[in-house]
Amino acid sequence: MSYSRIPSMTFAIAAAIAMIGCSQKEAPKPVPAPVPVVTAPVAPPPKPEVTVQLGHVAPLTGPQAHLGKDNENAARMAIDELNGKGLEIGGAKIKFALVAEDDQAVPMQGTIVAQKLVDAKVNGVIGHLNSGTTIPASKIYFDAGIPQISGSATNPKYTQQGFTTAFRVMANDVQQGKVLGDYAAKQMAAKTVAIIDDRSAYGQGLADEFEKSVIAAGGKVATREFTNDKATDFAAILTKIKSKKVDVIFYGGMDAQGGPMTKQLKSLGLKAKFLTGDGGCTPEYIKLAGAASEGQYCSLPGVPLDQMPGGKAFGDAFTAKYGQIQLYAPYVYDAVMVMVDAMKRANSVESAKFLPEIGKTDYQGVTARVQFDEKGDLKGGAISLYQVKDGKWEYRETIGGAPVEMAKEAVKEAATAVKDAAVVAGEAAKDAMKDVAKEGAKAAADMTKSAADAGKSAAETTKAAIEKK
Ligand code: ABU
Repeated sequence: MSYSRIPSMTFAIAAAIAMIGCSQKEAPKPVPAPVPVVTAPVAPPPKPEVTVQLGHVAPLTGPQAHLGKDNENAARMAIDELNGKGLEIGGAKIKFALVAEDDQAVPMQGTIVAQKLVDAKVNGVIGHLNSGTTIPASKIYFDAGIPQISGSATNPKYTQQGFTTAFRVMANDVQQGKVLGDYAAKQMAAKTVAIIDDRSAYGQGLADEFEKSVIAAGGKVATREFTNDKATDFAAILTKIKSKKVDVIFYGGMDAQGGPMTKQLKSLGLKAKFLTGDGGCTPEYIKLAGAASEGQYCSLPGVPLDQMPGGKAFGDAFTAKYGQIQLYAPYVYDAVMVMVDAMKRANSVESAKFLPEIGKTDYQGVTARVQFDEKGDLKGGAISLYQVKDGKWEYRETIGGAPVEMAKEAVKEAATAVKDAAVVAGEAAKDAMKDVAKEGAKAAADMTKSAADAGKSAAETTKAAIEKK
């Protein structure tokens, strides 16, 4: 053995051991337990947000701007409330936006802004305020398939054109004119009247209805005069009327003319009472007429605010936000709510889809329970009468309308119930008599039988006694 080889052998053995060591499997290291993966629940995709544009049109400039702003404020209040609720319709979050336009109460301007709203692709229109603008604009909305609800336009023609898009939430001037003519002839005991109108669709239409009604109620029309809705001086007309010595002057027009007209008729020494429709039934009329307004009369479709189903809450909220209500604010608020109610029922904000639902409306609004007839007019519209007392319009009475109709219905139902009850009572009485007779007969039979039994027993006793003897 060569010593020279020892180191190399040692090396070889060490290398072999090392190789053996390398070829041996290492003991498996403990596998750490899998860390559970906590996955966050998958959030549903956010609902799309859809902006629904509602057009609103009224005069925001000119003599009726105070009324137009009143209407617009009411529409804005309704929209703010709806946006506060975060409505979802058709799977989308709905945001309402008001697109407000000024038609200046001028018919031509009414058609211009109507086309502007159609071009802006509004989903629906609230308005216009005036019949004179509402009627020509309604053709434009109808052609575009856009639903329209007015809270103040009262000329009957608006809903008589066959436009399925036209609705109003206020009684019309056929109803109002009839009540006014009747009231003048009966309650105001007018034998002769003078009629003035402003030649607007509203003023002229209401004056026509008043004329028919006052004549039907036995009154005479001494003269019929005209002005316009921008006029401020009525001296010539009133001087002519003074010579006719009429009992009542009826004015078909708005407060901006009615107020100064009343002031001027007093200063000219006319004794006639002044009577006007809804267009003059405002605090602004009293402001413009001053002391001459005392004792004068007006009518207004609907019932007074404090008798409306939601009148108090609406009045408080509106006055806190915008100040005194001028006239149509609660009706315009209802008009917005009725349109949105139809969208909810249709589950769509598309005009074509929710339009059919408007006609089926049965909505408890601020002003009344809103239902439409086949033309789009409010069913059961009431007319109320007012008189100025101590510088304020004071309520006199309501003619027609749902409360009156309901009261009539209740009387009818009560009468039927009494009749039915009488029939039932009669039948019951007959039955009772029959029972009494039956009982009587039975008792008589029983008594007869008892008597017979008693007789039989007496006979038997007698017989036994005889036999004993
Ligand atoms: N309802 C009187 C004012 C609005 C209109 O012109 O009909």
